Amino acid sequence: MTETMLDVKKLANYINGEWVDVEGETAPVINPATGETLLEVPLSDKTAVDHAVEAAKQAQKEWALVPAPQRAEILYEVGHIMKERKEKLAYLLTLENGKVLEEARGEVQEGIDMAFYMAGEGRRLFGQTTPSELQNKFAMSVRAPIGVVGIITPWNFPIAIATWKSFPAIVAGNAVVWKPATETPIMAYELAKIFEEAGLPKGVINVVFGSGSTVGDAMVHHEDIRVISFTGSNETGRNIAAECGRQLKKVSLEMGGKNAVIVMDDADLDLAVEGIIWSAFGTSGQRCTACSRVIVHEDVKETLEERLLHAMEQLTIGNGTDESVRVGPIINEAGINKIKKYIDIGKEEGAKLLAGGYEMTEGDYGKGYFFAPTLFTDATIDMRIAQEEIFGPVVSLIPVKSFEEAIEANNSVSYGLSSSIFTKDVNRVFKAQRDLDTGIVYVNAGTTGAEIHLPFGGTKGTGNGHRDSGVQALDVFTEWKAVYVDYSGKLQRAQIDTE
Ligand code: UN1
Repeated sequence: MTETMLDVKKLANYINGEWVDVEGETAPVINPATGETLLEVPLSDKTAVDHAVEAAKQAQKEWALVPAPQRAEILYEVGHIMKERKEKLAYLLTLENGKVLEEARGEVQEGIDMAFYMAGEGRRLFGQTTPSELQNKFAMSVRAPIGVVGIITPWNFPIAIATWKSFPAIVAGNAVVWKPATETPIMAYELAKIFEEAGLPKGVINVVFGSGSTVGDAMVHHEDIRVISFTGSNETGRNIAAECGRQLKKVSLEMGGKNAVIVMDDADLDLAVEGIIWSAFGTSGQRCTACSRVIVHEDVKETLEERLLHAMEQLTIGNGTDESVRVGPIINEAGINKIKKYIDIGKEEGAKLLAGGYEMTEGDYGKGYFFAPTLFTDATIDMRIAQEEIFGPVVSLIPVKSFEEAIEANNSVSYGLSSSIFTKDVNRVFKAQRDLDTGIVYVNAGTTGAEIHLPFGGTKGTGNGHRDSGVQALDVFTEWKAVYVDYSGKLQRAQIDTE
């Protein structure tokens, strides 16, 4: 397969079922493994958002009246097309994002799983019946669609995260305005085409390409967008939350993590090494769930360091389209610069650099954005490299003396997305799942690999209490409506006529 799979040189917005050319500024979409420009993405202005919202608003009125099982039929079709097209989607994903093919296939699979799972919700969308306090009166709570929802998705999981948000929104009867990341718009283009082919009525999903500061900002400020679901940086998320708070607009945020693997003295160390390597260096550490801290019991620290170093030497780094490569590039130069900054900070703070710590620039590496897998040791919980999200292949080992200290170290950060513990002690397992202050907890596995039918999100600075994916995602995109049906034929006053 080749880059000829790209059938356009410049992308167009998808508004009201039409591909709308955008005049004016564009940005190049760059293959981070080679530095080559794949195509141009338009940088739309506020007017495009206004058009998209208008189209969504009209479409939603009809869409909400389509029975949910019929809405779901379209998602089944979306899932089938994605499945047929899995290889092509994965390849294009590797081109624009850099993640290795195996992981790109996994990400597309995550979207396929979400399609079938949420399509199933079309026949559930369960509400609740509740006894009324009055005779001959029926009480129930039902899920109602909210209207037009705005979704803003990141470049690191450009298709999976888009499905986590758009599929529940659509099955619940909303219409969507979607701003994908400008670094990875090809997945949005491909997914919009799939929606079109699957027969989604025009205007139910609208894609507007452009920057966060223009398109994203216009979405957040638009009074007819009633929900914003955002995955991205902490700073942007907090700004969005502030504006949505001002407008009383519902907002769901997922803003990263500082995830740790805890390795206890009784752990299966070979398994722990595999788990750490996969969750720290897979996707070159550019996952919200990536492991960037290893909290290790001092009795096994040296052995773990040796085995990790040995495993890191085996990692093949390069262009993700090469099936033998395990670690792909960093998304862009800004990503590289951020990682470099943290390497300097780590050294200044007194952590010991055991491996990596540099940008790879020799030969073909120089054409793209590659960073050597990096291991610091003897870090302490107060260091910035142990507190702040780096979003790269950098892990810091933090030695501890006990289980209690390990839990405390895990919880010492402002984030709370994912955590993991390697131990064979069943009592520690249950204590850990209770005490680890994160939205996702793994036992004897790394920090990545969430499955779509469970809630995805975190505590503290990771978000604002909502969850992506899982049945819980429906809570973001629906209102609970309490419905009372009185069939007594007379006026019955609650709280008064109950005596
Ligand atoms: C992300 O990095 O924002 O659990 C999403 C995982 C993947 C999703 C990651 N299923 O690592």
